[in-house]
Amino acid sequence: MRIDILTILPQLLESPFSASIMQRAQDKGHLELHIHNIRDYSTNKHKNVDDYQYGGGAGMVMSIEPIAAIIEKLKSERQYDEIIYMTPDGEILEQAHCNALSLSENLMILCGHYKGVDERIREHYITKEISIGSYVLSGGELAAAVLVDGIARLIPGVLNDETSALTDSFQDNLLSPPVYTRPPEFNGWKVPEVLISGDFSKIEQWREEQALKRTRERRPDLLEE
Ligand code: 6GU
Repeated sequence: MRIDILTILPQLLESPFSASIMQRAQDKGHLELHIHNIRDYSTNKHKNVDDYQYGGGAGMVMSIEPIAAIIEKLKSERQYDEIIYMTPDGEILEQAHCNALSLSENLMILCGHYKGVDERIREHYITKEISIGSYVLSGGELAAAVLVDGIARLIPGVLNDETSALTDSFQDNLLSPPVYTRPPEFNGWKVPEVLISGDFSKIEQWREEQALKRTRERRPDLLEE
């Protein structure tokens, strides 16, 4: 999968993709990330990427020209499955979005800033608008990193058996059961007997019960869907 990210703050996107699973996905050729600095496409002498909003009011708006220039260039080179705009007024990101987007060949992601992007970009180029929750971040970059992480780990071959996405919380609308590792006792705190019993059907049953209990207690909304 190829993902092109359009940003005015490329530095913010370096570290999230340079470790662990995101790095491995790129090293193994499953994920090709291209980060584009919108400022490089500014045509005026001050390299501005924003301007005052029509009608007045506080806050700058991301200008149409440099963003349109990159989008047009990229679209002329390949077909994009989606052109996504990261914005607090988008659809709230869910596992289902990540699952669907992980089947893409090419994605483009525009990171919003200031008061947002000129509406004509949204009308004419953007095919999907995504938010990562009901709070405001200073820019769309961290949200884009969250989205790309959620997608990339689902690309076939990125995760191995041990990190398999099939047993993730949310894949079956259930939270994950508690997990334990050695030692079997620490400070007198014991690992549940059933997990060291060796009885795999009992263990499976215990995990299902715990997942259901945890979901009922913490996220009853998931059980209503
Ligand atoms: Cl995508 N962008 C910004 N600026 N804030 C957010 C967000 C996105 N999602 C939640 N808050």
